[in-house]
Amino acid sequence: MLTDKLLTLVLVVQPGRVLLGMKKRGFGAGKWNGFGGKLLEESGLTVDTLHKIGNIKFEFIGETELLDVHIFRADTYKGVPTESDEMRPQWFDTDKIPFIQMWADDVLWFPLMLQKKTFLGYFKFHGHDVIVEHKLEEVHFV
Ligand code: 8OG
Repeated sequence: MLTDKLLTLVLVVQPGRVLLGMKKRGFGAGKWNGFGGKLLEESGLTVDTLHKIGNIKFEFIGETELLDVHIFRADTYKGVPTESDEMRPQWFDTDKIPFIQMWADDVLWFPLMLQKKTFLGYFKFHGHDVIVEHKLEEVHFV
């Protein structure tokens, strides 16, 4: 049986650039990613408005937890991106996003996010690198 684990992910997106953090430890270590709610705070930033842009469910073969990730976009922020024990923030031009060092699904939905679209997805992973099945659709309500 699969149990749902709710997680949040926040992407700070400005015209032509996106803020990512290098995850230094724990789940997804070694990958660039947006920030979990707690990690956003730890990175020295606060955001005013969060736009809900997506929901993706992740299944990992052989594991019983289904990650239910709610994805938000922030267009403005306050503070200075600051490295923490968990994350090293860095801005990337939107045409130089380091997908090779990111979760394999991100290359599929980042373009939707950058076009301010909203989406629902499901990805089944073998290990942490290989997608064996997926669905991704643009929707108008998430
Ligand atoms: O609290 P912790 O940092 O361990 O939570 C994991 C974070 O990673 C959380 O913000 C959700 C996010 N996340 C996944 N899977 C994927 C994925 O495939 N792509 C991206 N971009 N983020 C993911 O759990």
